Amino acid sequence: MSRDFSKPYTQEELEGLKTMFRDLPTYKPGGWVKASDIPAIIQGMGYTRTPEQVGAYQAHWEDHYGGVVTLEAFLESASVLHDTAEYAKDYALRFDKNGDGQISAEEFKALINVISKHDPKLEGITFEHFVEEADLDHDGQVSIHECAEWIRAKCEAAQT
Ligand SMILES: [Ca+2]
Ligand SMILES: [Ca+2]
Repeated sequence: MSRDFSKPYTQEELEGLKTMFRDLPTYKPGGWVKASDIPAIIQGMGYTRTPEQVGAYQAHWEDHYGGVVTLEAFLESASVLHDTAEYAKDYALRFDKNGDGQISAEEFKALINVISKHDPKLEGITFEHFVEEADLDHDGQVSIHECAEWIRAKCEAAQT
């Protein structure tokens, strides 16, 4: 099954995703699976990713969510896939690990690690370079909003 990921999910498709999720090998009645099911999830979504990209997603959920994927978090990620701006915001929020609203050098490193799997051109971008490009109000820090704008611009550049 392959689908056009530039379109939002229909209600019917979302129901199908829920069923797929509940059929996963590690599904628990509390409504979550282990991150080891991520390759199965991506396949179930008809989302074509390289093994490297799948590995990066899995590592991300292992590192940031204790290796647990809840049905809610999964549906939330799935429902913003079509919308680069929403997706970018979601990413920026997630990678602000300490929740101070700014993306630090360390947080950026984790972020670029995942994003460069989508777009190899982004590999090797330094934090200094990122701040230079993304710090729109020139306060020397990159806020979640500035980071989301930067990701969105990078993704759009990659698509054209
Ligand atoms: Ca932060
Ligand atoms: Ca700033």
